[in-house]
Amino acid sequence: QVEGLNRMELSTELKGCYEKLLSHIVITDLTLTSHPAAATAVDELKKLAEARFGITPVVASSAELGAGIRLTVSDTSDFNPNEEALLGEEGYRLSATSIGQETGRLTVTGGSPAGLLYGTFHVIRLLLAGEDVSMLQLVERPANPLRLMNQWDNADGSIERGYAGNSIFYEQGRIHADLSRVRDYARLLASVGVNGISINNVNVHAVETTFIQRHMMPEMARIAAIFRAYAIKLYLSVNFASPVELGELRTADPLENDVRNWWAARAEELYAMLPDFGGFLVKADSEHRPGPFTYGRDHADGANMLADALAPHGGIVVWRCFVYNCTQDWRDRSTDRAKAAYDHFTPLDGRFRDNVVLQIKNGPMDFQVREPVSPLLGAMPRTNQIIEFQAAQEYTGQQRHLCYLVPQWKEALSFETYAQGEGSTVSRAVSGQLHNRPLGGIASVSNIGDDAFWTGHPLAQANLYGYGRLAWNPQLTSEEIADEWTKLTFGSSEQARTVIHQMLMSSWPIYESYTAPLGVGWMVTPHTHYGPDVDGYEYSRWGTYHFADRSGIGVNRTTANGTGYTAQYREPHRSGYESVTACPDELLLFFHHVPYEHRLHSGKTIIQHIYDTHFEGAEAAAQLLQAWTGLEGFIDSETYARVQSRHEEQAAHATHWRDVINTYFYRKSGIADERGRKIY
Ligand code: GCW
Repeated sequence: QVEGLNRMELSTELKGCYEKLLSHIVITDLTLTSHPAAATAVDELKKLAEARFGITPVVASSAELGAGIRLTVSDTSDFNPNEEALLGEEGYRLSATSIGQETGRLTVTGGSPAGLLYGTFHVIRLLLAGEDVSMLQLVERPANPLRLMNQWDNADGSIERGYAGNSIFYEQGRIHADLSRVRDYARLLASVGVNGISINNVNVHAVETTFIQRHMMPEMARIAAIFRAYAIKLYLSVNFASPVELGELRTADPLENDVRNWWAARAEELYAMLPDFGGFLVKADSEHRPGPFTYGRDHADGANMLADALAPHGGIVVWRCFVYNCTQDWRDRSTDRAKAAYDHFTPLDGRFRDNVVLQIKNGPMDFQVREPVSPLLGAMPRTNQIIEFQAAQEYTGQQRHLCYLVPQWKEALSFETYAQGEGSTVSRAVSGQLHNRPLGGIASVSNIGDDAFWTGHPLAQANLYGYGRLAWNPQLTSEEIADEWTKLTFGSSEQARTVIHQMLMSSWPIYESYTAPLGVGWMVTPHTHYGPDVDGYEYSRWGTYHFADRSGIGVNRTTANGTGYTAQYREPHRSGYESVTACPDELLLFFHHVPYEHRLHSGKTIIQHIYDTHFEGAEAAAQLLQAWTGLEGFIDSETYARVQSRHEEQAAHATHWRDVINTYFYRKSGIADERGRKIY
C-alpha cells in the first residue's frame, strides 16, 4: 500500500525514454506466451507501464522497427548461435540499441522462459531505480542452481519461528481459499531469482504428513500453478515416518521393499498432478523427528530411498544436516554439539545419490548472531551441498530489532574452506563449482507472514530481498544490495536512502554488541529465544553452554585439551582457531575458555570488552531510533510509524540487554568497569 509514495523521482528525459520503451512489448514468438513464466514477463511489464507510467503498452509479435521492449528466448534468437550455451536455462542477456531514438529497443533474451522472466525483472529493477539503460549490454546467469525458500508454516496457520503474523498459506488446518497473498509472494521471490519453495515446516506434524496423500493433490496443484507462473518449483517437507504415521505400513525402514514401493507410489501420484514438482525437504533424526536411525540405518540409506522414489520424475531430496544430540547432559563436558553435523555426515561422503543435496546451516550450532562457519561446508567432495540461512530472525532480534543479515551471510559465503587450496570458498563449494557437483545452492528460512509489511519490521524486507540477490550472485556486496533495496523501496528521498542504508549496514554489529559477546551465543530466554537470560540454557539438555564462572568464560573447543572441534577445520583455520592468541576476537569465546582479564587483539580485556560493547551497543540502538525519527515526512506515514515503534522497542530492549549482561558479569567476576559506569 505504500507504492507511489516512496517512488524514485525521474527526470523528464528519463521518463520520456522509459515511456517510449514501454509503449511496445514485442514478443518474437507469440507461442512463447503459452509458457506461464513468459506470460508473466509480459504481464509484469504491463503492470509496470500501467502502475508507474499510466500507459498501456501494445503487445505485438512482429519484430517491426520501432521503440519497445523485445522479449525472446535464445533458441528463437537469430543473432548469436552460442547464446544458449552462454545463458544456460536461467540466464539472460539485456541489450539496448538506439535508446532515446524512435527505434530505441531493449532486448531481453532468456535462456528459457524462466531466464526471460529474470531478465524482465532485472529491467524492471533498473527502471524503478531510475537507471540509465541506454548503453545496457549485459549477460547474467545465476551462480547457484538451487535458490530455495523454506517456509516453516504449519497447517494450523502458525509459523514456527515466525515473526510477521500468521501463514499466508494455511488457516485452521486447510490451505487458504484465497491465495492472492501467495501470488504476491511468488512475485516477490521471482523478482529476486528464487526458484524453489518448500511450503510447510520441516517439523512435519500430523496434518502436514497428509500433504503427500492423493486427496491433497488438487490443493497442491493449486499452489504449484501459482508458483509455476513465476518459475518457482514446489517442494514439500515430508515426515520420514509417513508410511507408519498414515497407518499404511508397520515400518518406515528405508531398506524395506514395501517402504521403498510406498514412497515410489507417492511420487507417482505427485508427479501425475505436478509434473514439475521439485522434491522433498527432510529433517530426520533431528530434534525428535523420526528418521532412519530407528531402524539402524544411516542418513544415506534414508535420503537415497526417497531419492530413488523421486529420480524417475526428475525430483530431488534436500536432506538437512541439523543433526545433534538434543538430550545431552550438561555435566558431560566431552559431547560438543558443534561437532555433531560433521561427525554424522562426513563418513557418508560418496554414498548419497546425485539427486540428493545436503542442506547445512551456516554455522555449526544454530543461527546465532555470531558463529564460525560450519566445517562441514566443502568437506564432502563427492556430495551435493547447499548452505541454509535463516532470514527469520530467531536469534537476531525477531524482526523487532533491526538486523540486516546480508553481511553475515557474505562472511559465510566468502569463507575459505581450503578444501582444494586457496580459493575454495564456501560460495564455490555450495554452488557445485568447487567439486564439480551436479547440484548445489542456497536455502533460507523465510521471514514473512500475513503482516501488512510482510516481515513485521519493514526494513527486514531487505533480508528477503538480499537473500535472493545473493543466492543469484554471491559476488554482490552487502552495500550494493542495501543500496539497490533502499532505492527500490524508498527511492523518492535521497535523505531517506542514505539514512536507511547506514541503519542497515550498522545493524548487525549493533545487535551483536549488546547481546551475547565474542561468539559465545545462547544467552537468551529459553523457548522464545527473545531477550536476555544468561543462564537460560546453561544447565539444559541442548548442548548450548558458556561455562562462565567467577574467573572466566567460554567453551574450550581446542584439540589440545578441549572438545576437539577445531580439528574439523583445515589448515590454516585449524591452528588459527586452536591458538588462543591467533583466534579472531569475535570468535574467541566460541573456541576458548579464558579469564576475564585475558586481553583481546583490540587491547581490551574480556570483561572490559563486555562492558564497553554493551554500553556502546545500547547507545547505538538509541541512535538508530533517532536516525529514523529524523525521517518523518520523508516516507509514507504507515511505514514510518511501524518502523518507529520497532525502534522504540529495540532501544528500550537493548538497554535491558545491556544491564542484564553487564550486571551478570560484574557479579560473576567482581571486576569493576574501568570507566565507572552504572552497573547494577
Ligand atoms: O533453531 C531451531 C529452532 C527450531 C527449528 C530447528 C530446525 C524448525 O529453534 O524451531 O525447527 O532449529 O532448524 O530444525
